[in-house]
Amino acid sequence: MAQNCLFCRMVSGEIRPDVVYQDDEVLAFRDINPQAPVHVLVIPKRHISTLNDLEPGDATLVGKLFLAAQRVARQGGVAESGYRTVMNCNADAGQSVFHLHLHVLGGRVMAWPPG
Ligand code: IU
Repeated sequence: MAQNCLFCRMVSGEIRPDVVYQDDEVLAFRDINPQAPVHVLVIPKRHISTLNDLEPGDATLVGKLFLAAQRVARQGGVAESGYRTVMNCNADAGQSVFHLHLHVLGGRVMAWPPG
């Protein structure tokens, strides 16, 4: 657990997000400021700050994040209509919480390119 990390405080249970899935390594919860009818954040329970901090040994964990995203999309009823996964890394991408997270967005038609 990293000090002063909002998402670590969610993992520990100190803050209680609207959880839609969890297992030993992954937590998925509804984004507090949804940008689509389905907007879930999938995070590793272990603190990793950014995509740049992933190491080769994290490859299985990254796969589990995507499998959780797939599950969340199915649960949300958007797997077949379509959904988008996004991981913002650092300032230019708009990362605002520095605990790795995969956005799962669905339930509306997405524009491309993203803004
Ligand atoms: P970003 O990729 O770092 O910009 O995404 C952070 C997300 O965390 C963003 O969509 C916020 O709405 C979301 N979030 C949240 O779900 N709960 C919170 O308490 C806070 C941010 I602060």
